Amino acid sequence: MLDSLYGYWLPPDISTHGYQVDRLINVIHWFMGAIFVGWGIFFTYCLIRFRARPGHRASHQLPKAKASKWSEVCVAAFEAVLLIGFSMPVWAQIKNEFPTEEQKPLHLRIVAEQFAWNFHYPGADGEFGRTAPELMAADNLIGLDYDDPAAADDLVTNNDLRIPVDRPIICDLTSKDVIHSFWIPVMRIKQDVIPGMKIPIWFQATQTGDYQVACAQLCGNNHYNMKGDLTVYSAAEFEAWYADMAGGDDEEEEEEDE
Ligand SMILES: [Cu+2]
Repeated sequence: MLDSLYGYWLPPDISTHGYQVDRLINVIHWFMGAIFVGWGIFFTYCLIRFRARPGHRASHQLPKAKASKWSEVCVAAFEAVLLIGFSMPVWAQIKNEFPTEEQKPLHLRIVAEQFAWNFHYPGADGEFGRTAPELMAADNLIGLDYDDPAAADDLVTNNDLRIPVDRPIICDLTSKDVIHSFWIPVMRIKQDVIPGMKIPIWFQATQTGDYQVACAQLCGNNHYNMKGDLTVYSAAEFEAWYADMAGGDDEEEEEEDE
């Protein structure tokens, strides 16, 4: 099913902001195609018109043609429109205009490592438990402090991101080792993940279904294999899964306390 999703052109877009990214990509491709054809015709014309012929000498002086000057002005002006009119608004929306708490966003922490994505959900209390590098272990990949009361209902998944549809998701991205890049192609979101930094991103899904999370930064030998499942649930499905998972690991915690 995933194969058919990621076809020959852009993958499907299931995000609220993605149409703006796609529009920009499409406009740029049509524009570059037009320039390619235009320059190609001009180049071919020059090859024939100015070919070496007996009795003709090459002039190395730059011509002062109005047409070429204006075509370059037009190209520069159009590029300015692309940048100011199309790129900057969507960039601002994704980078600066975060959803407010009234929109009931779901907050997540995402911890990248070679070669996996860890997702930290705060649980019913909405508060993330403390994490510390010295607590990291094979069975505690993000170093969650289970003695912290806020950690009691926290949920941590590995390469398994599940989110509700039609609700903003705000993620704080960080990395345990090297630079990774958090990428959800169908969500039109991609952000470098830097060790020692906390970088927030947000997105909102418009459709339920199964998709993929990838790493877009060459981060080591198994970079190609650094991928996770993305499941977009309906609001009710998500609540059921979340309550089930976040409330269901009490026994495990007791074991760890011993
Ligand atoms: Cu990576």
